[in-house]
Amino acid sequence: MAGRLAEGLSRAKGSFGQGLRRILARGRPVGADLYEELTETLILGDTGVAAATAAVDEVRRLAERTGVTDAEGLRRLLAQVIAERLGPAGGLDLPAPPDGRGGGCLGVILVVGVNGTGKTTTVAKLAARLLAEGRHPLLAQADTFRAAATEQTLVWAGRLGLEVVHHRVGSDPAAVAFDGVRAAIARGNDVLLVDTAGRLHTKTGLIEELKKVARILGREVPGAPHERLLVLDGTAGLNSLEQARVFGEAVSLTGIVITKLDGTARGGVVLAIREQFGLPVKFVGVGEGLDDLVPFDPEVYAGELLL
Ligand SMILES: Nc1nc2c(ncn2[C@@H]2O[C@H](COP(=O)(O)OP(=O)(O)OP(=O)(O)O)[C@@H](O)[C@H]2O)c(=O)[nH]1
Ligand SMILES: [Mg+2]
Repeated sequence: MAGRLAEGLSRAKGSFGQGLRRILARGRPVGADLYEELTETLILGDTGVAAATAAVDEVRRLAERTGVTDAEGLRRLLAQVIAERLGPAGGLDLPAPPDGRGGGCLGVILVVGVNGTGKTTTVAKLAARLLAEGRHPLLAQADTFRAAATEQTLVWAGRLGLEVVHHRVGSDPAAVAFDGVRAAIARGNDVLLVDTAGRLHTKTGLIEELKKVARILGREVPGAPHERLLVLDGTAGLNSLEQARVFGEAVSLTGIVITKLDGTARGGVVLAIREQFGLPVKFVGVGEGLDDLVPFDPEVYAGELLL
């Protein structure tokens, strides 16, 4: 698990991490110049200005308090500060599955995000992970804008041996969600994964549709959707993250999935996203395959970059 995250970060480790490790190399004098260089390198690595400044301030405070005066010591402090700022390790937070005696309940995961970020792939990867954990997932394709969305999901489902609830193009996504819940309960599935369309942010009417999907799920299953995950493309610029905010406002997110971390040399985006959204990064995508989704571990991440 930690190994997959480390592998996925290899590009970022090579350029972003190398930059940080060079600044914090043994023997370098610690002073204002070093702190400034560190801040700049973090910003160049896509951490965003706010996260970079806050992290370096925190490192400086800790160094002064604990009497650390060497660059190597600062490197360990920075790893610690980054891991802390990223919060607890990721993973899904789902209710216990139905136990057949009235206990437990269907777990529902709603996946949202801007067009092309990797939602459909992430749904398939999450389903693969849940299958491996012994759960019985059902997929619902609530992206009714494009026939290709359903085809794509059917291909993944075929590979996983899973069923898909889907409707015709142009039908109401909330109706797919409703049918998904009914089908999951009738067929004895214990998790329902609901995929959605990516073009919602351009029209408020469509945001209303997304809210309706969440509302219907909540009406049919207590506490659902239990996970409301926003999928963000780790290679997209920081400005493009802003458009994703609309989704958060629509469905009150529980966490973030950052995809394509394997494709960026600027691994700092994880920190920027944590800072901008104030939500835990639950998983990261590190490739296009079914097992290329790993629960995010802040300590492994910080260690890979710095230690
Ligand atoms: N390298 C890499 N590619 C990824 C990752 N996740 C998704 N992709 C690729 O990104 C592309 C878009 O993925 P989709 O899952 O179709 O994205 P989507 O958000 O469902 O797209 P729309 O439904 O059009 O909004 C595909 O080519 C995926 O293979 C990842 O973690 N790493
Ligand atoms: Mg899709």
